[in-house]
Amino acid sequence: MRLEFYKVRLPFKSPFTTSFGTEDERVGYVFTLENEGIRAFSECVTSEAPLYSYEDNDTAMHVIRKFLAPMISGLPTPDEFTARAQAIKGHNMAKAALEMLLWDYHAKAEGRPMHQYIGESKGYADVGISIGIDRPENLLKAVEAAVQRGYRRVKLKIKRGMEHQILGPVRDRFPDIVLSADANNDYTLKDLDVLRSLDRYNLVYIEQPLDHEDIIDHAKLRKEISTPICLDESITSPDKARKAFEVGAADVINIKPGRLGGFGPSLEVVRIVRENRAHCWVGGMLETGIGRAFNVAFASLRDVDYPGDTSPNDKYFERDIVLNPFSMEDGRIRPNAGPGIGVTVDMQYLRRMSVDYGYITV
Ligand code: OSB
Ligand code: MG
Repeated sequence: MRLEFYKVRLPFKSPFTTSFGTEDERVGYVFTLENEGIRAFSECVTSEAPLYSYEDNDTAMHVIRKFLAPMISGLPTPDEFTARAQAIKGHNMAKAALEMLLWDYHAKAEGRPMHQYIGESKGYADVGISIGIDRPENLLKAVEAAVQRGYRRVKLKIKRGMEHQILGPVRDRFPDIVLSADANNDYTLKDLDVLRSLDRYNLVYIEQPLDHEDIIDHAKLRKEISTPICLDESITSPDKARKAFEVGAADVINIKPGRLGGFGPSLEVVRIVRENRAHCWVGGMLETGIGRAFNVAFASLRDVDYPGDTSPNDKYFERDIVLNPFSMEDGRIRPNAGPGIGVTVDMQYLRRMSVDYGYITV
């Protein structure tokens, strides 16, 4: 069997800036395999540089080629694959790419849409928007447009030293919107005063203010501020989620199946969140229509209770590699009804936008 990969390069409509950098295109690997008339897809959420986490496109491809691809031989269930892959330390995004490919394969083999295959789905996902760092006047325009479009939560990326110029004008102009801020680990406990000063904005939560591997300092911070804390980067496994609640580091978890090693571990995190009467939502990694369809399916689960970063495809791309992009109505997106992730991939456009193609025999 052939595990095919495309390294796709898709320009963004406009650049996206976080505390760790600016991206103006999505560069990442899309995987596909065909067996007995079933074609499955997935996307690895790594990007070119290891700025969000230590993984990047090349490390993921290395680990997949050398260690993980042989483990999908015989098309095991996602859980069986995760058990096989357990000996490999870390590299969750690489693991997730294959784990989710197997979810898509098996859902399609059973003829079931992904959102019903993985659990109890509401049939729609509540949608929030993630707005990159920009000048205040541009942010006001972007938030205005988001509110008009019906987004159910607005998240602003912040950066140390720019937090008030970003949040202040938006909160003044939109006193009632559900607002959050994502620091992508730009602060330390030395910044306690400025972090405490954000309490005035009545944020629904602040996402990952401190170090990407930390939970201890987040627990200390959580005692010092009234804004709830949402962890993203720090939660790389169900065990980390359990420990985060045990030490009191979080009120909310941003679930990114890529960061956690796939849907199996993500479902486990949802259970842990519920046990702790906390909250969760599904984040995004600027995915193409393939990764986005996985996210939307997961975000529609009953126990995912906060709006996610699962914007419709056209927030990022003029033209996506899928022919059936999502549309949002009343701040909600319905997951695809077709089998598996239900996307129709525009293979011609995928090939045209790919800078590399190959296959691994498994
Ligand atoms: O921290 O949630 C994040 C994008 C790239 C890397 C990290 C993050 C993000 C986003 C955008 O916030 C989410 C999206 O719309 O895909
Ligand atoms: Mg984040």
